[in-house]
Amino acid sequence: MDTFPVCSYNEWDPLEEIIVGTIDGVSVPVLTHDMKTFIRKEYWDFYREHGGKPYPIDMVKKAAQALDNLQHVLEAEGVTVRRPDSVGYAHHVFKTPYFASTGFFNADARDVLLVVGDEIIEAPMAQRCRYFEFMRYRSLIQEYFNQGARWTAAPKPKMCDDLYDWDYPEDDMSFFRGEGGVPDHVGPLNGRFITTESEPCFDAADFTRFGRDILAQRSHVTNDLGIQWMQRHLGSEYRVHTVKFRDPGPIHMDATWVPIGEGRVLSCPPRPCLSPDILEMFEKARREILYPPPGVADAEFHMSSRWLSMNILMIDEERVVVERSEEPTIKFFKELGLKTILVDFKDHYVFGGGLHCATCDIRRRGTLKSYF
Ligand code: DAV
Repeated sequence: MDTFPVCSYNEWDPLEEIIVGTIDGVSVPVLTHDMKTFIRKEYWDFYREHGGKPYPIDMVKKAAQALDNLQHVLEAEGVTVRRPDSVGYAHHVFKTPYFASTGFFNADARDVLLVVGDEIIEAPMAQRCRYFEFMRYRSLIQEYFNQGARWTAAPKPKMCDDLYDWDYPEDDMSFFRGEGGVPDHVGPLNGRFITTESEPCFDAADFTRFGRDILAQRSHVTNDLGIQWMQRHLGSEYRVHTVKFRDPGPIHMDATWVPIGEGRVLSCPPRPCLSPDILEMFEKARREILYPPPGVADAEFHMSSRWLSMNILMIDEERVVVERSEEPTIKFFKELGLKTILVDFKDHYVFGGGLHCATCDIRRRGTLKSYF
């Protein structure tokens, strides 16, 4: 075989093939203790009332249209787009020896799958309602496996009660997921998480790939053991660095620290990097740290901040896919000399994910390099 079916080392090499998520069958997650750190407080009543049931059909249809829009825009740029399966069982109760839950099954492929080189890694996840979300991708993954890809499922946590900090003050903290960033008086809680270290867990979107260097964020859904698992699994060819941001509610890195090419990274202004070693690493390599403007999309944000505006997708170092209504962000990219590819996508924001979240690179043309 000339090329590997799965091969991607960073976020900006020329994109050849990508998964765009599928939203059909998404179910309202139940507002459990841990999900309170994920769902913004102003929507808790909706989740109390609808938890375990399908979302209103209109919401799902509009998000499905947004995902189709993304597929068409990417195809017009010459990218092969694959879509995972629909599911019809997300609102069924599933039971393991340790817990029972209904599903969520949103479209955010980026949370579930991590591609490193020719390997596709299924993340173990940390939220019970997302335990079986990998199922959506199994027919695609199996196809890639049949074509020669390496396929790994990271150890599934038991997700028993020990994995969660039942004293975590989510009533105080979930508010700050709102607009991103954190006022000074909650500073001491920056670094406390809903997950414990009882067993490894991670979501794939807490890892950002820069060739041989991979940044990893300890978050509500990724613990230190999960990051250690990744480092030991990938071995000495890769350096996995833990990075910390000023954020009391971190969940996924892709609206916080987002590479837009070999030399440049976007940093979310209210969530600056607090790791001196990482800042030094970027400075020494003369990488530019840029601060984009806030998002302006007229959308509902149940599970994320407005900073989904910077949750963009690079087709290569010249072309960036941006949500059509994010005008300040579009202007910002144009001033950097990038070609902006616009897509109507804001109707997907309500399910927590932007353009990067709702996709997973399968193949980018490029080789394994050291950028630092
Ligand atoms: O709330 O800004 C969004 C990333 C979700 N996958 C945020 C993080």
